[in-house]
Amino acid sequence: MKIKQFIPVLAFWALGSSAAYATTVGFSQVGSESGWRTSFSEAVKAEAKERGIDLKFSDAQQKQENQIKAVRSFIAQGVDAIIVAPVVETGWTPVLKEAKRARIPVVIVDRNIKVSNDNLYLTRIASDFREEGVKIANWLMDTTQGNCRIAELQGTVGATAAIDRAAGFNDVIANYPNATIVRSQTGEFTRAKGKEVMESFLKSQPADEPFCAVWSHNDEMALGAVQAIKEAGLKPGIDILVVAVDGVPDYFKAMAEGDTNATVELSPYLGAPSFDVIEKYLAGDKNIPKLISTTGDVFTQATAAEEYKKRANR
Ligand code: GZL
Repeated sequence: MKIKQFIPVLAFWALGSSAAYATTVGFSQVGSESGWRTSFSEAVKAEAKERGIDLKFSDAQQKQENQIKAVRSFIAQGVDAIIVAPVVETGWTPVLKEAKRARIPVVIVDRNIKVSNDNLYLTRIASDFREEGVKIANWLMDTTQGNCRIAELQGTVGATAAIDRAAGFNDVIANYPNATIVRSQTGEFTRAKGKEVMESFLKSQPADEPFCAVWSHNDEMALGAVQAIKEAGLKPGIDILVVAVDGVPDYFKAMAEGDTNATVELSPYLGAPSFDVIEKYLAGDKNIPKLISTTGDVFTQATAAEEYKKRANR
């Protein structure tokens, strides 16, 4: 090929490759343990594609060591920014110091982290989990006039969503002497484990002290509890009220069918605010708050059918 012919090819290659991806972002995701988590991942991928961002996605299968490995890999690749959705709160300082040394900004999304210095991350984008616990507890106390023997399905041990939702819920029921959590165990935010734990609760609870409600830290475990309640010959949503957090389509469907009673919506659309803050930072604007929080509403059977239709086709 003569040099004259070569120049346009070189120019095309240079333009083509640089125009394809202006920004590269590494995203360390917890896993795919729940419908909400899957929606969150899909929303981030769709948003990155929409913006022409080269997204390096890693699913940690709920293991922090996999998240740390992924962050180290992103650093080695020299990405422009890193998003971490942390599985648990502790153990992040060393790898965030490595990102800091590499001058790569880190955005924490969803659950929180406990670090020695909050300059190790740019900002956190998350829902107010404690408020979610308060809202769902208020709904349950209003519905039962504060008389309720509760079974609790906790989320992942050490996860902010589990810690803070429980704190908010417990603060509300502390005002009702006849509202008590009589059984509590982690269902690890999964449907299968939620069913298994609810089965054990139902087997061990004295027949003359029936549960009034099951309080689940996410919809996924609650849907597992619904299966266990049915297999025990009881009517979920009637014999035992079912309340949770997330607002996933399957849960709205169960509410429309009368099997569950209420949930607090947690938006999975966390990609847009994450990329907004990254683009802002990379453009040189350092005026970024340490917390960008979202909130969700309580949804009940009254609007479940129409809300399900809206979400099922998203
Ligand atoms: C809460 C999030 C939780 C969801 C669960 O923001 O961390 O993790 O409520 C998911 O569905 O497993």
